[in-house]
Amino acid sequence: NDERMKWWREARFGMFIHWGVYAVPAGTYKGYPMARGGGEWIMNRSKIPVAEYQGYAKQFNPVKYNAEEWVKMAKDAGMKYIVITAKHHDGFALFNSKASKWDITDATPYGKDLLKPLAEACKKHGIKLGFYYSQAQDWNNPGGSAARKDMREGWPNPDSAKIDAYTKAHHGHWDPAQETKTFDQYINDVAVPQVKELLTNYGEVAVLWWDTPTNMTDDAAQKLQAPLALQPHIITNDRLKRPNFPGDYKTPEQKIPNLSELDGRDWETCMTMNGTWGFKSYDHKWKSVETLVRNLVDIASKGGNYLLNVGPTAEGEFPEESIKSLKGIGEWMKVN
Ligand code: FUL
Repeated sequence: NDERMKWWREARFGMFIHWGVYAVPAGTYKGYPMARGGGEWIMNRSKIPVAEYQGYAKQFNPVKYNAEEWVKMAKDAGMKYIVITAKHHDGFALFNSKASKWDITDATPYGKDLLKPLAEACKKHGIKLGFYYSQAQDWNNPGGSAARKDMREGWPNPDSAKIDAYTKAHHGHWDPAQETKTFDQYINDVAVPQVKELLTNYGEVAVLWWDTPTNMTDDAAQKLQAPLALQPHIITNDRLKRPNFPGDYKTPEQKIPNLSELDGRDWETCMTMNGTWGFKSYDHKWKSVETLVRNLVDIASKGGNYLLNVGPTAEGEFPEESIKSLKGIGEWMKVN
């Protein structure tokens, strides 16, 4: 275990990338900016029907995507690893998946695997690559779970009371299309095969970053954990299922723990540069370089890792402010 964790413990600083079809609406639905939540939650917060949300994929055409530039920006900022959303809660796979047509190759005009070039660039530049995979929540692949959020928190729909009642009766779902399969079918037919694809087709995978164990069972968690044997050195976080699946490290979110809260386990805190994980066109509340550097120093001094997020656009570019901040951090790194 110590051997496996060695690079990660020394890394201290990594890049989180939240990228997907949600970058198309970019936080706005029917003219209304999201009242709450990250841009990647727009489908759930605004209760966008499955067929309608899948229409956004037709506009997801990241022709400006340059994986090597992304990796270089991370490396120049002093980051040692990258964790990218291979599949977030909206179920969209950034990779070529045989287990679902809700993926980059089948559902978008772009049609090319987005993880392949990133894996190659990471290898070339000595950056470790990790995959975020939303194992339980999946709002598009039938049978996936959905954390229930009140309509009031999202788009001000006149039917919000009706929709809230529906989600209560349907375990958080808002579209009958989401319930044409069982959770077990989703786990067996989509989640497990996709995890295997991710651990087979992209060379060395350093981290598997699970998220939000909504409705997870020990049985499903076991099935998802088994394929990790395909990557003997892989490290995982603590979000597969609570309890019983502690993983290798804890994951505080948007906060730096106090020394008194730390219990000796490895930890990594993930944070945004503005207020959202997935790109929002109107979120301009960027943290200063000074704040980002202070966070890094604070986290490192307490023995943790800092996973700092970038939310690229649907065209495949980092927001200008993120680029500036990464450069600013890199400048500081050079003199310290
Ligand atoms: C959360 C998710 O629900 C957010 O969308 C984001 O991915 C964050 C890092 O984890 O639990």
